[in-house]
Amino acid sequence: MLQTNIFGEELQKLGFTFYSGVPCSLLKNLINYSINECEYVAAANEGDAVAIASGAFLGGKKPVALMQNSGLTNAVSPLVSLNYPFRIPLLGFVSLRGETGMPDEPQHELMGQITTRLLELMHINWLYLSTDPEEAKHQLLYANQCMNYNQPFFFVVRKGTFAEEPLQKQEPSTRLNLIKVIKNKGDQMPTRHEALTVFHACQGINTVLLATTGMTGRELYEIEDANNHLYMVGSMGCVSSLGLGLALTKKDLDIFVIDGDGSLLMRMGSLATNGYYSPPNMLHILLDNNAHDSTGGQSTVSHNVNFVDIAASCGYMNSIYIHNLDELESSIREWKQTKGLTFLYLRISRGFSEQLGRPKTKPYEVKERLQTFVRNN
Ligand SMILES: Cc1ncc(C[n+]2csc(CCOP(=O)(O)OP(=O)(O)O)c2C)c(N)n1
Repeated sequence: MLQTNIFGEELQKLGFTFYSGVPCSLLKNLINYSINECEYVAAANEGDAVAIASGAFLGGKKPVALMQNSGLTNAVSPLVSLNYPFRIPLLGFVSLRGETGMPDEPQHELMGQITTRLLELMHINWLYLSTDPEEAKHQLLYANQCMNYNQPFFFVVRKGTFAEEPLQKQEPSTRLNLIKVIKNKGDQMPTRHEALTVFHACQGINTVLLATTGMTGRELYEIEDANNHLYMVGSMGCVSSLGLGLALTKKDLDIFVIDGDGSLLMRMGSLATNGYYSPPNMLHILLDNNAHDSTGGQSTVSHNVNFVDIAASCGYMNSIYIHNLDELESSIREWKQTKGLTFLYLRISRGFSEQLGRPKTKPYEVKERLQTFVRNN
């Protein structure tokens, strides 16, 4: 069995101090250690945890993601379409519920059989974490080397690997919404391109622009392909979690997260996590066209959703209904003076240019130049 605090210190010595995850009883003691001794972000689901950890990587951290193997399924989308194409490494610990030959509950049976094969299918290096302290230390060094090659590495953790580590008292963070502006006039309904042009014009020298999957990233790329931009391309719904990880680790940067209604609906639990950790340097903008515009304009189900209320009740400091481009510009300029986790909601019209191209810069090149931008700012 591994003494959890000693193993945790080994991790710290290698620079692993930022954790995000969703608990599992088999990983309880390592999670408790990370909450007690390191920075731990409690994600709403394991895919968000991977995206938060990836954002922390962009912010210069060596991140750790913790999850039950049942939650590895939730993390497949970012692992294959964020970490892989962008070459973003992270150290994962995934528990092995349903290990073959061990009594466990029926819902873990199949997942227990396919956990390591699933990792292999995703081209992720992995090892069973040894319960021998010396061997585990060597395994950590090997995992660390893989990370240096920008590859994720996962430890598969069997029952009884970690010794008891009591959870210290956690101080809950209660965030109050201070400003909520609701709809009070007609909507201008600009195009997405027009809205993006405003964000682009309002960015400062310390701004990072993160654009969600689909046309949002492609249109931003068309407006300008710049070092401080990231076009999400895959991992739909993960953009604000990526922003959270970056905002928490690079507090002197302004992180503009540009989201779509389809994307946000896909992972709406992220709003609660964002509100709880409330990075004051994050501005989250939702462009709502009531559609999956990028895939043919099919309706989403956002028509009845009051995103302004939801963000406010999740603890965003400001949650503001924007009716037109002038308000959008003035709200962004005001935010740059006052800061605080802010949600801006703008209804936009559907549609995009037929000639719209796709980013020619490869995702890992986008990541590398963003890392340089982040380091230099
Ligand atoms: C997990 C996942 N499911 C589906 C898709 C396909 N897809 C790409 S963009 C998109 C629509 C995104 O809708 P929204 O966020 O509202 O942005 P819009 O296209 O309206 O700008 C979909 C469904 C995907 N990339 N990933």
